[in-house]
Amino acid sequence: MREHSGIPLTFGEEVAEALHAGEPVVALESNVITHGLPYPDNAATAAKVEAAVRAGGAVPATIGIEAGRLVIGMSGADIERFASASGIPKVSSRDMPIVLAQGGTGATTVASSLVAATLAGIPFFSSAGIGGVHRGAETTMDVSSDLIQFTRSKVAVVCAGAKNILDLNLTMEYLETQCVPVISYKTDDFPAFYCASSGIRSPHRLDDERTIARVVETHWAAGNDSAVLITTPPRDEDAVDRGEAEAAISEALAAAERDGVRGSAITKYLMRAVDKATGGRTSEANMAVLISTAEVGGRLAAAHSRYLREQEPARGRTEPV
Ligand code: PSU
Ligand code: MN
Repeated sequence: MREHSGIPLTFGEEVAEALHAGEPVVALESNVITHGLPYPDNAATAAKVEAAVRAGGAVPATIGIEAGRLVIGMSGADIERFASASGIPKVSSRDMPIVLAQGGTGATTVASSLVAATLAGIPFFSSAGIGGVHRGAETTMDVSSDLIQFTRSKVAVVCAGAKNILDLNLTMEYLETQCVPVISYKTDDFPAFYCASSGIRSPHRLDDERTIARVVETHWAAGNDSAVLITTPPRDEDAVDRGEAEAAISEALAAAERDGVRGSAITKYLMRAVDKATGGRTSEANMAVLISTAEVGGRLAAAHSRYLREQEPARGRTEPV
């Protein structure tokens, strides 16, 4: 246990040891467990995601809020409890102070997980589809806090692009405006969650893990206390055809409009509706891409930690990073 700027953090033992030794750690969100997938698929997937981070060469740290403390590295039992309980609230950055100050419990989104990762000193985070600018945001102003948090948290975010229920062109524009570097790893396009491509070309493609580590450190050395977005597409065998997904998304959007769903409930509503329309295919693909992205996240975090070790003797010299 450790207090940090008045925010109580509880570290899992393995995560604490890894951080102390400078070994690679990948932070993971818990909202995808409580709100992204149904039980018991969510619990099984969370375990596979953690195993994938390990296979990549890093230690997983699933993040949540429990009795007013930020948990950095939930145990298997914690995850099972979050997965099976109903009523654990979705806690994004703006909700955090209220939940923490009142000793509450909650599942962290991408945004609030980045806040926790920064406090804990974890430079890498992985999820599948980040939040972004929603379709129709011109009138609803629904822009996920995930994007705003990227401008405030010094974390490398490994993901399969943004969720395809969003307006991905506007999401990319926002990231550009906010000076958030976007890299696609071993692919030319910005992926669309469980679809291999959004149809949008990524501003930068990099195939080398060490170069990515160097980019991340260079971004921070330049004085940016913000995220770097590293995208990796779903594996071919897991990907859903973009046309098929789009048809289901259009239907889901119309249903959400009819049901008057908006605000923080819309993401879960749309994902469930799309899944129903595709006969469960998209939730299968969602699980698969969470796992494959986590493996890449583990690999990139490991490459980053190796890179930092290499730089160690050079510290204090005036060479570029
Ligand atoms: N993945 C899912 N379902 C989700 C999310 C991810 O399969 O609900 C979550 C993530 O936690 C992400 C959040 O941070 O949706 C974004 O929600 P909003 O658009 O309300 O900011
Ligand atoms: Mn929103």
